Amino acid sequence: PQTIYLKDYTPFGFQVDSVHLTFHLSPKATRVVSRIEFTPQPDAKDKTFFLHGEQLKLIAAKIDGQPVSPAVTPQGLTCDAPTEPFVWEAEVEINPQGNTALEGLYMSNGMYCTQCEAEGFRKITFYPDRPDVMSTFTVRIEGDEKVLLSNGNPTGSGEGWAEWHDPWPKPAYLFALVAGDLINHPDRFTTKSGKDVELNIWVRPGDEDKCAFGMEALIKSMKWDEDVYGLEYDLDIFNIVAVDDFNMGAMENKGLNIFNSSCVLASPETSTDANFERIEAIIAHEYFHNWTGNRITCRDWFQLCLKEGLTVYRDSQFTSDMRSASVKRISDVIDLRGRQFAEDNGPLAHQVRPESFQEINNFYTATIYEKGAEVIGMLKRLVGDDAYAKAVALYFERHDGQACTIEDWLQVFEDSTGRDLSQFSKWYSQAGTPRIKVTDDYADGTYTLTLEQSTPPTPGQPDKDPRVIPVAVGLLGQNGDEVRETEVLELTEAKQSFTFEGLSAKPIPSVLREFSAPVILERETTNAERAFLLAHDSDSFNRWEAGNTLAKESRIAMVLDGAAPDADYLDALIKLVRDDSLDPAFRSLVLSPPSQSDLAQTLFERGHTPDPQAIYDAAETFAQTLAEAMTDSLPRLYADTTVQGDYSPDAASAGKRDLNTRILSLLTRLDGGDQAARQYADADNMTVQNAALASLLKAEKGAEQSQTFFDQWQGDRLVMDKWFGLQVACAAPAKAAGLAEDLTKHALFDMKNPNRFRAVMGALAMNQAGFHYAGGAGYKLLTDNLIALDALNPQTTARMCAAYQTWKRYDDTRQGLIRTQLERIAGTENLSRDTSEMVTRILN
Ligand code: DPP
Ligand code: ZN
Repeated sequence: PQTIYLKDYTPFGFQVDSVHLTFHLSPKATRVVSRIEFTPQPDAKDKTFFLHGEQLKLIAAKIDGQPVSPAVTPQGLTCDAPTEPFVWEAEVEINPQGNTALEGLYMSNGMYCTQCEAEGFRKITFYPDRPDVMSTFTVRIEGDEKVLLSNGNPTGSGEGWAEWHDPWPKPAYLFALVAGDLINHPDRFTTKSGKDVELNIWVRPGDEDKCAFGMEALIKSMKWDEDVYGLEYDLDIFNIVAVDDFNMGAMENKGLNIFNSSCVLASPETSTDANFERIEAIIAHEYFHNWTGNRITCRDWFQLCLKEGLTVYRDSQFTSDMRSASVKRISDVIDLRGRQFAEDNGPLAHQVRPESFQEINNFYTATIYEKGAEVIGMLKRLVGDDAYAKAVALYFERHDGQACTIEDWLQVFEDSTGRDLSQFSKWYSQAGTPRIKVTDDYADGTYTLTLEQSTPPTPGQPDKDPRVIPVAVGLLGQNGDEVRETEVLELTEAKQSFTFEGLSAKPIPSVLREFSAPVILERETTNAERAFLLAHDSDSFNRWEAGNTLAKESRIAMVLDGAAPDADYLDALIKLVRDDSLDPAFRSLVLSPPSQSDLAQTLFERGHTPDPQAIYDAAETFAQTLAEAMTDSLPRLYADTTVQGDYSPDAASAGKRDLNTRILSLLTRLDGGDQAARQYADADNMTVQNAALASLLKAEKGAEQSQTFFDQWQGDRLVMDKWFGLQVACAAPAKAAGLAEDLTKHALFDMKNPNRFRAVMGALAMNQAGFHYAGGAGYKLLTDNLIALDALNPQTTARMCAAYQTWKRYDDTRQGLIRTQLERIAGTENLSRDTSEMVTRILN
C-alpha cells in the first residue's frame, strides 16, 4: 500500500463552484447523476484533472455537454479538461445493498444511509474527495421511501422525490443522504438572534419513545454553544437519524447528523446511566462540530485533530457544566490512561498531528481525539481563560468558511496573546507520553520542587525535545490545610527547579492538580503521604489520584511479593466510602479498582513481565478482603445508596446508583448473590437490572437471570448487545474465550453489525485475564473473527486489531502465540489496506 505524506500536500488545481446530485435509489443499482461546475486555477502547480472514485460503474461522462472518455483506475479517473470554467457531468451506478463496509451509500435494515468521512464520498460518485475542496450542494433524491433527507434546507418535495440545498460550502466528507420509512420526534429551537429552527430525530417505527432524551440534549447543546462560545446554528432545520449499522459513534454531516443508534436512542428501561451520559455527550459533540469542523474544516486529514481535539475539548466542557466537573475530569483521565496511554506507549504511538499514513481510517484514535483535547486544555491553562476566549473568537472571525491547519489554530493564539508557541507546537509533532520526575527539598523556609522531563522513543522518533508542560501545584501543611493555592508552573527545560518561599515547615506537595497535562508523574513517595493526600487534598482530582495510586501500589505488592492487601489503605478506603458528606459519584470513583491493563503496563514499565492471571487474582483477593472488612456496613450502605422513586438519568441519581452498584458487587461476595437476585427481580430500569445481572454473572450465579433477560429483550438490538457483551465481560478467565466462541454461534450474532461484533469481540479483548489466558484460545478466536470480518468491513476490523497493541508487555510464550496470530492476519489473501497497515505497525 501507498504511504501518504503531509509534506506532499498540494492544493487541487480546480475550484468547485457548485455541485448538483440526483439519486435514483434502488437497493442493488442506485444511479447517481452529478453536475459539477469547475474553475481551473491558473496558478496551480498540479493541473491534472483527477477525480477520486472507487467501486463505481461509470455509465456516461460529459464535459460542457460533450461526451468524454476518461481514463479510469480503481482509485479514480483522469480526463483532459478545459482551461476555462466548465461543467462536468457523470452518471454512475452503485450497489448500496452489497456495501458491507458501511462507507459511502449503504443499506441498514432497509433504509439508505451514508458515511462519507473520511473518504466515503468517492464510493458515491467521481469527485475531488479531499477536505480542502469545498462547495455548495444541491441534491435531488428519487425513491419510494417515505422520508428522503440530505444536507441543508429542504427546497421542495412531492410523491417519490425531495430536493435539498445546502448554502454553506462544505467538503464532500460532510455530505449525507438518508432514505427510509422513518418516524420523527420533532421539536423547535429559537437561536439567540431569533431564528426559528426545526429539529427532528428520525428513527425506525418502534423507537419513537427513545428520542426525548436525545432531543433535550440537542437543545441544551445549542443553547450552551451560544452562551459559552457565542456560536449560533445556521440552517432552518437540524436533523438527526438513528442507524443500527454504523462503524463509528456518530457523524456530524452538515444539518443531517447520522448516529449509531446506540449513541442516540435512550429510555430508562433499555439504557443505563452510562448510556445516557454518553448520548448527551455525543449529541453535543456532533452538534459542536457545526462550527469546529464544518464552518471551519481541515485542510487535509493530517489536521484531523484540528476539529476532533477541539470538539472533544468542547464536549468535555459541556459535560462538566451539565454534570460534575470533578467527576468528569477523573473519568476522562481514567479513559485517557486506559486507551490513549496504551496507544502512546506501544507500537501504534503517533503524533497528535501525524505526518504520514496509509489509511486515514486508522487515525480516528484516542491520540487524535483525547490527547488532542488535552493539548487544547493545556493551551487554555497556559494562556488563561480570557485569552483563550479571545483567541477562539479570532479563529472563527479569521477562518470561517476555510479549510485550516494546526498552524492557523496556533497563529490566532500567538496573534492575540503575543506568546511564542513554537515550543508548545511540539505537543502536535512529538508522539509519546512525557514522564516527569519530581524531587523536592526544604531548607530555611524555602521549598524547592525540581521537575525533570523526558519522553521515551516512539516508532520513527527516537529523540524528543523538552516541551512546555503546565504543571499545576498546590502545597499542604502538616495539618492538612492548604498553605499555597494552586499555581501553574511552566516546565520548559529538560530539568527545572521552582521555589516557594516563606514556609514555616516542609509542606506536602500536590502535583499535577486536575491532571494539568497528559504525562506520567514519577515521584518517590510514601504510602503515608498518599494517604494524607487522600484524606486532605482540596483538589478532588489529586485526592482521587492519591487513592488510585495506593490501590495500584497495593495490588502491585500483592502480585510481586505475595503481600496481603495494604491494611492502611483498606482502612482509609472504607472510611471514605462510608463518609456520607462526600459526593456518591466521587466515592464510587475512589472505590473503582485500577484497570488490570493499567497495572500490567505499570509492571512492564518497572521492568517486570506482567502475568494477567496474577493481576486478576490480586484484584479478586483485594475485593474479597474489602468486602469482608466491610461486612457490617455493606447492607446499610446498600440501602442508603439505593435510589428511590421514578428513574431519572440526572448526574446526582446516576452517581448514587453507581456507588450502589459497587456496593452490590461487594455484597455479592458475601451473600452468594441473594441481594443481586432481589435487585434483578425488582428492577424497573436498565441501570439496576444490568448491574444486578453483572454481579450475578461474576459470581457464576446468573444463568437463570441471563435467560430471562434474553427472553425479555431479544427483540431489542441495543439491549441484546449488552446481553452479549456482559456475559463475556463477567466471565472467569478460563471461560471467557469459550463463552465468546459460543456466542459467535448464537442465532443473533451478526458479524455485519459492528455493535454486535464489538459487543462480543471487544468484551473479550477487554477481559484482560480472559483474553490472555494461557494457551491462547482468546487470541485464536479474535483472529478468526478479524480475518472473517476483514472481507466485509475493513474499518471495524482494523480498529479491533488494536487489541494486540500491548503484546510486547507479555512473556515469550504469549508473545509467540500473538505473533503467530498477527502473522496469520498479515498473510491473509486480499487483506484490506486498513488491516494491513495496522498489523504491520503492531508487528514492527
Ligand atoms: N467525525 C466523527 C466524530 O468524531 C467521526 N467520524 O464525531
Ligand atoms: Zn468528532
